[in-house]
Parts: sequence; structure tokens; C-alpha cells
Amino acid sequence: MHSWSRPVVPPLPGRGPVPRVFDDSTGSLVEAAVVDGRVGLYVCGITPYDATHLGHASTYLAFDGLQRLWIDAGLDVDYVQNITDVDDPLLERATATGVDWRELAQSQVDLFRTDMAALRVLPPRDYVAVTEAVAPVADAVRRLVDAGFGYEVDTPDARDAGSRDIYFDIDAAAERTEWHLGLESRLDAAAMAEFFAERGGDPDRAGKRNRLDPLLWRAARVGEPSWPSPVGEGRPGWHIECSVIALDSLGPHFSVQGGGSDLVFPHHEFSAAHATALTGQRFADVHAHAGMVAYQGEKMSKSLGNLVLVSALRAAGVDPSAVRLAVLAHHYRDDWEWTDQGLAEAITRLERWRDAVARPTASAPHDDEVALLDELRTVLSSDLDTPAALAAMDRWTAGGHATNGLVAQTIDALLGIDLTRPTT
Ligand code: 5CA
Ligand code: ZN
Repeated sequence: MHSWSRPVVPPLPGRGPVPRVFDDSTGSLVEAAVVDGRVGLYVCGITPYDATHLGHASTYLAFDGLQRLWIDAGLDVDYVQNITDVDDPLLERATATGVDWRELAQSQVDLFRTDMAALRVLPPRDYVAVTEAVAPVADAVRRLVDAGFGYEVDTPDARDAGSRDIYFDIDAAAERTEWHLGLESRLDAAAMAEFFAERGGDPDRAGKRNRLDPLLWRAARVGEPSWPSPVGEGRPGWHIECSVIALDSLGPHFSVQGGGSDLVFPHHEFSAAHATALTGQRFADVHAHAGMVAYQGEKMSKSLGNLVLVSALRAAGVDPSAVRLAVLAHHYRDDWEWTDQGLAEAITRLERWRDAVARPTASAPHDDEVALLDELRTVLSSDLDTPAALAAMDRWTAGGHATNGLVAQTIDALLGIDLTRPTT
């Protein structure tokens, strides 16, 4: 799939430090692995059955911030994102609304791209829909079955008599690979059982070897899309889609696997398990997760319907830079609630910042402009502390200094906010 237009990231004088991020698999702040000056980032993409909400935006803005710091540190970033364009909730929504599932996905992906471009989010190099990766996923499932990591389960409701769903044997993987249950998520058995059941798992499915074994391949059902493959006609399971897309685009071991904290378990735990069973290597070096955005007291989610859509804010005339600033006012790892007041504060702040950089220019960067750049580099490179960065810029703004443009470039490059006034 094509992604979206790339915003210009102005180069800044000097070089920032390599950022450290919180790694959920070790519980510590780390610099992700750099290989030959390159870093690889995979961030789990949308399931396109409803438009981009502030929760999605917040997660993608967090990893956009990480990329901007890597770029400022002189590194090249290979960024990959998937689109889960075949999945149960998408198919259910399409059936419920009488829309073809492909059209529903396409329309929501189009909207997502427009939202991301408006928010000045750096696009992925590879933007891969599951429907584009069915053959490599099926091949990976076949290899897992051949190696004894995948097994068939009786599927009485399969469309074709005798065809069967295929599951991943987590106990076999734990015995025979470097992966073990909890390697990435560090959760206890009770939390795993709860999240597995809540987040798409099927602990009570008859015939599974372990209640937590995840689905690798779903045999064709009547009325569902399916593809012929060496493992029978069907469609990919959820976790294997991200393993295969990441491995194909980034290789067996890459720097950061990212997404929202709702993906820590089972999704990222099992994507890593599948990948390690396929390659014999540790999957991502670092697992980083953004906190959940709530609205009206509950996690903002398509299934609950308590959504604030980026596209609706845009349609109401809200400057996307203000939306971005409202999100960046929160630390990316915190859970927080979207409010009208937070947006109003961001709009005021954006105005103040724009006024400040529009002051008469000076010929060379002032010491205080360089000091601000240094401060932003310091606070952002320590686990992306955007609230501290915003406070630093607020202080500079309140100081009433002249500027030769370095501050605007700093805010643009590191925070992705364009302080030139939009022409309306
Ligand atoms: N397609 C899968 C990932 S492979 C998926 O989770 N899709 S999604 O559309 O539900 O979410 C897209 C991204 O937004 C994921 O990284 C998810 O963790 C994140 N996300 C979803 N809801 C929220 C929320 N309320 N706050 C923050 N991030 C969220
Ligand atoms: Zn994913």
C-alpha cells in the first residue's frame, strides 16, 4: 500500500543524543540496537473499520517523536506499519452495515492517511496490508507446522469438510526456542488469562493443547473471505501477520516493536514467539508501548464507540497542530483522558508559541535559543518527555526573546509542530 506524504524535518545544528525508551520486556530505559547507523521500527497499524481516533493518533505520535529523535541523532530509520484489513471486527462491521469489507477497509485507510498527513506524522517506508501478505503468512504457518510449532484443531464449522484451523503450540516454542511465555510482557498467569480472553483469544476452544495457544490460520468459513494456500484455504491469524510483515521488511532482529499498551499481551508476546520459532532469533530488541487514551471515563475504543475522531476535529476547523500539541502535553506512557479543556489549552499554547517566533528576527542564534534546543534534546531523549519539552518552550516563550528562526526549526524537527501560521 502507498503510505502518505512525508513532512519535511528541518536539520538542526549539531547532533542530539541517541534516545532511550522504556522497554517493557526488561522494565528499564534503554537505547535500542543500532546496526550500521540504522534503526528498524515496527508499529502495529490500524484495523480499518472506523476512522482514526485520538487514541490511535496518540500512539502514532509517540513513535513519530521517537523517529524524530533518531533522525536528530543522525540515524536512518526503517519504519514499517501493517494494516489489519482482514479481521473479525472488520468483517462484522461490514456485515452489520451492509458494506463490502474491502470498501470499508479502503475508505478507513484513506481517512487514516489523510489524518496522519494532517498531523505531520512521518510515514512508514513499508505500509503493508494483511491482504497483501497472505502468501508469506501462509508459508510461515506451513513452516511452523512442519517444525512442530503448529497443529490442527477440529473445525466442525469450516466451510470445507475436513479443513481445520491451525494453532501455535506455545509449550513447544517455550521448550525448543529462546522465547518463553512472559519474555516480552513480564505478566503473571492471571493477567495473561484475563487479557487473552479479552483481546481476541479463545481459551475454551476444544482441542487446543494450551488454553493460551493462539490461532495461526483460520480455515475458510461460509461468508468469510479466504485464500487458497499450502495450509488449506483460509485467512491469517492476528499475531502471525505482524511477525511476518516485520520479518519480511526489517529482518529477523530489529530495534523497536511498538504499539499501544493494549497490545503488550497477547499480541506482542505471541508475534515475538512466532517470529523466534521461525528464525531462531530474538524478535525486537525493545518493546515500547504508549498509554491508553480515554474519553468519558473509558478507554477510547471502536468497540465501545466513545470516539473523538481526528477527521471530525479537522472538519470542525481545529488546527491539526493544536491536536498534536494537546496529545504531546501528556507523557506517551501515561494513560490519560481527552477533554475539550485540554484541546482549548493546546490552542492557546499554539497561539502563544506562534506569536513568540513571529517576533523580529536576529542575525544569529541567541544563546537562549541554543539552550532551548539542548534542553529539548535532553528531556526528549530520556523516554520522550514531551511535557517537560512543552514546559521548556513555554518558559522560552514567556522570556520575550528575539529569534532568528532556530526555535521554530527546533519545534518543527523535534515535536513536529509547524509554527508558521497556516494560511486560511
Ligand atoms: N491492527 C491492530 C494491531 S496489529 C490494532 O490494534 N488495531 S487498532 O486499530 O485497534 O489500534 C491501532 C493502534 O492504536 C494500536 O497500536 C493500538 O495499540 C493503538 N490504540 C488503540 N486504542 C487506543 C487508545 N485508546 N489509546 C492509545 N492507543 C490506542
Ligand atoms: Zn500488530
